[in-house]
Amino acid sequence: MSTLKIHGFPQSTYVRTACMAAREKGIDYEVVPLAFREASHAALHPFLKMPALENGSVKLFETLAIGGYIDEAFDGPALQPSDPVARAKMRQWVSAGIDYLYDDLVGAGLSGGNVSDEALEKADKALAILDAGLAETPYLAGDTPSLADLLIAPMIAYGCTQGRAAEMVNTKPRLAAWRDRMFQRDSFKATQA
Ligand SMILES: N[C@@H](CCC(=O)N[C@@H](CS)C(=O)NCC(=O)O)C(=O)O
Repeated sequence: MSTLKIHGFPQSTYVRTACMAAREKGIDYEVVPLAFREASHAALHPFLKMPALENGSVKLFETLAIGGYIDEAFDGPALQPSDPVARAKMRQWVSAGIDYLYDDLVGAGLSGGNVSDEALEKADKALAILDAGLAETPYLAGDTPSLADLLIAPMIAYGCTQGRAAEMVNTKPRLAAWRDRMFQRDSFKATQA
């Protein structure tokens, strides 16, 4: 079988999620840099984002689709809960991650020098929501990491490891413990850009 190709830049939190999913499953993959916004990029991802995946004749874009494919097409530990409620929770956090948390934690440029109080306040609220989401289980959708954790851990790593944003994580005990668990995973350590 061909080596899985994950197209994008390793600095992207979404590309990192796809790579972490492959690592969690124990699949060989390579990250192939994109010719950003050129025709070859559009051929892989018509919306000109990343990641895109190629595995032989299989071509996919969007992180949830890519993560789901990696999980379901290969052996290895399940990255999606089988219980319907837990699976719905996973999708809830993936959706919230893409639609809200990415803007608040990654797009806001929290690690830059000039972060507004408004951006910090928004990030703090987002982090509090995550902290509350970890009240009952050690991971966002249960007792083991799922695609939701693999999606959100890179966002925390990107935006919340320095300065005020890091302090805001440290003051939320469940989130801080989850961050420490996620940051210890081989899949996380091996995908540091
Ligand atoms: N909904 C997409 C979002 C992907 C996304 O926004 N990726 C960012 C990199 S982290 C990107 O491609 N940014 C380039 C751009 O917006 O022009 C997914 O889930 O894969």
